[in-house]
Amino acid sequence: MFTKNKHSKRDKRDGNYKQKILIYTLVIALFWAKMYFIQGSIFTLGVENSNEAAILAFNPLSSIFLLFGLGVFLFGRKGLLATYIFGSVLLYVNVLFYREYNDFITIPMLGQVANLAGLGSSITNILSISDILLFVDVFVAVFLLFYVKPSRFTFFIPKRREGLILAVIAIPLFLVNLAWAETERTDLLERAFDRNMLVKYIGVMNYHVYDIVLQGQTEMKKTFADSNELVPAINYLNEKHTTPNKEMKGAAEGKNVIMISLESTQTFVVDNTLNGEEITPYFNELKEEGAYFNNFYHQVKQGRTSDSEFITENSLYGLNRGAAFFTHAGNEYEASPELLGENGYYTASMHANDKSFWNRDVMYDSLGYDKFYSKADYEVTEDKSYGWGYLDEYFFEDSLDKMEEMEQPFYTKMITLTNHHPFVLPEDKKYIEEGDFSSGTLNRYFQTMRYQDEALKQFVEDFKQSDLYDDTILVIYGDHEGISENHTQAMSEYLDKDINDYEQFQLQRVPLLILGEGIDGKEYDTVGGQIDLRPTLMNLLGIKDDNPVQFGQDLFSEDRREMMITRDGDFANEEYVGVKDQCYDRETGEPVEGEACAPLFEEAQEELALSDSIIYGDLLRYLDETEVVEEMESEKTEETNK
Ligand code: GP9
Ligand code: MN
Repeated sequence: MFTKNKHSKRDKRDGNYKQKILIYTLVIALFWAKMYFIQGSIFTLGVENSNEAAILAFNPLSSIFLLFGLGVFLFGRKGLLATYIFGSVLLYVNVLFYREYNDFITIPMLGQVANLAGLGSSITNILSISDILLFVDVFVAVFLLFYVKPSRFTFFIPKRREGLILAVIAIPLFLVNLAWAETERTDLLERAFDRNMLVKYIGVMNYHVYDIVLQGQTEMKKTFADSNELVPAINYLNEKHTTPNKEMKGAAEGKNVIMISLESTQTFVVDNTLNGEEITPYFNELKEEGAYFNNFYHQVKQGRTSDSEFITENSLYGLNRGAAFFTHAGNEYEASPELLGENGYYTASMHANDKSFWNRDVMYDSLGYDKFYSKADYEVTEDKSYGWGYLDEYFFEDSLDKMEEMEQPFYTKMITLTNHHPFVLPEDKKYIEEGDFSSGTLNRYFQTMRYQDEALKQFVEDFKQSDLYDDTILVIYGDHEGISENHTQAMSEYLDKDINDYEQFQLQRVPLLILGEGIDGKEYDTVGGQIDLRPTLMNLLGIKDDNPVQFGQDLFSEDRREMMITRDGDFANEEYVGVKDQCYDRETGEPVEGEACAPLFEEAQEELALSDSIIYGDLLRYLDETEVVEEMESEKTEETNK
């Protein structure tokens, strides 16, 4: 009797144990298959060889062990199902984000949920009916968790210590993953500025863990920063300094400045046609009247429009993760609106969207704006709105009225909105046919671009009739690309050429036009970027800008360092374009030996790291102190020389 009982207990336990392994395996395999599908078929990670394909297939494993291990460890019986649901939702959020931005979420971006309100019309564009398939298993999990209830599963009672075992197994799995990934790319985690690459090598879930660690480090930087950290940046910038163009100095002294940030406007539309019709007929003519830059690049990252504002007004780089407008709005800045204010200008930003979008209402105070005309300051009615909101033509019209009443000299920045993804328009505003390529986004983009051009025309013509014309300069620029890498195929159909990394890089060019009395009509092929706008403008206005922490240089300067660095660490200079570790001849696009670009890639990294140190450490708060130290040192030298 006794022996029999003992046997049956062991049998039961063994049976249970096998069953358990089977269930764990099943759940892990299912989630693995799902991650494999999403990483391989929804993200475009640029797998280049069979080794990379194998890494991509392997990399979900460690994160799955970690995730489910922690789930069971922390939540016991409910852990496995709850983790399955949480993990699936997280994956799907990544899918949606990737479709919209071609990028992966970072922790700082989670603080920007306020911005989602504006995504209304875009969101339906990134949902796909077949996504339901990604949720079939989740529905089953929800049913089991909330309806059947895990406490009733007598055949499967996960123990917390089993969770711990799973989580521990994740460690060797991850080390194998990392060692394997390093066969393709050394120092992967140290040089991780390309999120696509990180996800390709360590998987999207491990990427999130990595991002959390990075966030912790970032928080620490500010806490432990001190004024000495400003010195390397100042030394570096002193060394790179070039003299602004002397003839242009003060060419627009005392004038009003109207900056016009054109939403999603890229250089490829300029002087280009669709079915024989010009896409930007007005701008094509207007650019003949001023200084037009055809090799001017946007430098934004996750902060999009807000990054372009940040870069142009601070002459600092935006951040690689998140938007400085959100994450570092409390920093000390010495931005151009503040400087202009000190020089007698009235400064205002004008944008008919919710004032909190991109945290503008908070950040504009830090940048030193006197006033922000947001949506509430415009008479936004249903019939004058479409897509993202107030149509550009009405926005321009009202803004001009406001400027005519403004005290002078003023500096205003108008930010357009209509030419924004998903690029939709009312029927009667479609002035050209849409495109006929394999991307609806690109097809519609031509129409909203054409519409924006018409709105710009009406504005500039009215402006020329106004009293403001003689005393004002216009600075018109594109904020960033509207057609992302997701539409490369359609772009290559339209441009009738293959779009490789070099071509994709060149598509980051946005127009820049500076118009006004004293500025001759001329086309410049100078290589530059948004970071150069502030020093260029200050030189034109003849304003002394004492802030030494600026990474840009006057675009008109004759001895300027022609180097434009993107947030990805890619660059363009007079001779080369460096993209994703590859070197190209800038003019021909032909690949050239890597050595030519190697030091330039390093320079790009160094510069980005210095700019980051300023923002993460909030180092501009030490600017006055540092100047004092420098002065004292130079006084000391004078003393010794006596
Ligand atoms: C929103 C507008 C568009 O206010 O600036 O923002 P974007 O999505 O281009 O960053
Ligand atoms: Mn934008």
